[in-house]
Amino acid sequence: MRNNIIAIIAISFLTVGSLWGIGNLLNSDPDEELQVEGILLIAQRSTFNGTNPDILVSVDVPTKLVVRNDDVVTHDLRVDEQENGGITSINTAPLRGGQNFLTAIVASHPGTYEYYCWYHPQMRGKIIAQ
Ligand SMILES: [Cu+2]
Repeated sequence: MRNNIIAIIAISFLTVGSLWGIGNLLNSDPDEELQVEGILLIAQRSTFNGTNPDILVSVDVPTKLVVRNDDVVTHDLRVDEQENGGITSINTAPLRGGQNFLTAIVASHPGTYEYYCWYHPQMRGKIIAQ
C-alpha cells in the first residue's frame, strides 16, 4: 500500500514535470532562439473564428494549435490521416463549452488539407502547407 502511494506520487511528478516542460517549449520567450507561433481556433456559433479561416503552415515546422470551444454545444476538431502521410492527424475529442485543447499542426508534404468538426459538416476549413 505504502509503495503504491509512493509510486503514484512519483508518476504524478513525472507527468506534471513533462507537461511543464512541454508548456515551456510552446510558450518560449521571444528572446530565445526557439520561437513557436500559435494558432487559436475558437468554436462559436458553429464556426471556427466566425469564418473557418485558411491556416497557412510551413512544411516540417510544427505549428502550435489551440482549439477552444466557447459555444453552448459540443464541438471537436479533426484532421484526417492522409494516404501520403502529408500531415499528422488531429482529433481533439469532444470539447464542451469552455474546454481547450492544445495540439500542433505538423505537415511533412506541401498540400492542402482539411480541418473540420465531426458534429457540424459546415465547420470546415483548409490547412495549406507550403
Ligand atoms: Cu462543431
